[in-house]
Amino acid sequence: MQVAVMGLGISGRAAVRYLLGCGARVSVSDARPASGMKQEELDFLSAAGVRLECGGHTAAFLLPADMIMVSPGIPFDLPVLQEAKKRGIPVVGELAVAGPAISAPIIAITGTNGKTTVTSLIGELLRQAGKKVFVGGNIGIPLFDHLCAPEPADVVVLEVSSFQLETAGDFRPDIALLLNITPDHLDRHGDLAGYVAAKRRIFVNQRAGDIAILAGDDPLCREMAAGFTGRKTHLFGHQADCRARVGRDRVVVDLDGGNETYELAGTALAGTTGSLNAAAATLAARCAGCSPAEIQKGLARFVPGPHRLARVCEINGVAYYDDSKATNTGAVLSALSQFAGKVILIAGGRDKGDDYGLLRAAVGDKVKRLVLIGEAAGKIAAAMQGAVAIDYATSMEEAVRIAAGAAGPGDTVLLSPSCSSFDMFDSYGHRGKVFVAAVEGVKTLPAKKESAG
Ligand code: UMA
Repeated sequence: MQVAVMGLGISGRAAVRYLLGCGARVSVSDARPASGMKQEELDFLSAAGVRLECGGHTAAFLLPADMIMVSPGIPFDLPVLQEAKKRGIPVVGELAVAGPAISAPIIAITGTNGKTTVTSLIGELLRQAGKKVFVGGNIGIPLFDHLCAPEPADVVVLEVSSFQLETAGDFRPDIALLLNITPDHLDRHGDLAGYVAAKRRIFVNQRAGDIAILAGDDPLCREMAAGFTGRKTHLFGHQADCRARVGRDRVVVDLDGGNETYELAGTALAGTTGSLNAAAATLAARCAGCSPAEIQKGLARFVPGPHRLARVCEINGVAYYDDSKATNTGAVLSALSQFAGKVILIAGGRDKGDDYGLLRAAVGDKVKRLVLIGEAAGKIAAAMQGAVAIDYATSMEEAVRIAAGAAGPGDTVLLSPSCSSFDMFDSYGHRGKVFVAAVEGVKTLPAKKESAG
């Protein structure tokens, strides 16, 4: 079989390795010009005898293939892909190819926010129960790596994005979680309905005996759950009909008539967002056979990843928080809701089509000053006009300096960008690190004098 792989990033490289191992003839098409390809990439392809097209995706190169494998970042509606579909050439993604080849049970997690945390947490809970777990997907480890591993895992836990779900084909998770839906990636999906339709695909191939877990507090998730038949559907959230009910720093699970209480006080999952994540993960782990005692131990030990509302330090009574992972309005609203005092908010980056007006009320209420960076600064400013004092910065260092100058004791300086990072940084992780370094720089600035009167 001749397979054309589009995109030679993390997913594309894993696809090439897997497909070659299956005996396929593989070619690669990448939008980067030849000068943008790394030498090790070129060496890898030429050693494997893989033909490469650089600088774009042409019909002449792609359409002779029997199948086209697209990387998640490649828009599904490219004209060449439309033409391929018209000609009956399957256009698929990693989930469609790898999913059916996996014999271990699959737990898949999607949602606008919290996916990475819940994916890691479920992995942790299963490991606590002695299971050999593969944790991967959008979290950064391609699913093909599981298939190429020398020893198979007992359970596969996958973070899946709306991009990956668009090309998921027959992918069927035994347990599928939808954590929440707020507008995101609208530049790719066209509108909220398109985004919701992509997220819904996590459930479409499920059958009797499979389990769907959705957010009971989220109207879009509830509406989706109401339409489900033929599979077990569990809700988590604050309402009485939820199988995992969130209380003050605790989760009560009622799967078969008995209440199990999981305490979160003193753990990294305390607080509203953490409790909801714990509720979703606990339901999934219980459905996957973990015992309450194993789950409680795993919840207590869990350490969330960096750049998720992480406290950096306090300088002159001002707390600094790195929430670089907040790349949409829903995540920023969640972050702002965690602070009682005034916030100096650093936001902006590459626009993904979000309606920043959704932030207006919370920003008006909580934010003392808004410092904008990146390509989306103008669009965010237009949505916030009159709600808050706005400054502009051309670098993270300048943004942090302005924010530190505007903050007083008791205030919080929060990086919660509501945008992707790719206009100024390599990734949200890189953006977070630059923020933390800039905050370190504030320590060397002279302390502000108290203003008279
Ligand atoms: N490329 C093309 N044509 C295009 C666009 C890109 O050839 O039109 C090429 C680029 O030149 C590059 C490659 O495609 O060589 C990049 O492919 P990609 O953007 O799909 O990225 P990967 O490196 O394969 O990483 C992907 C996910 N990236 C995206 O969804 C954009 C990673 O999620 C994921 O961790 C990885 O697969 C493993 O599964 C990142 C992400 O930002 C973290 N995800 C979004 C999010 O979380 O919001 C959905």
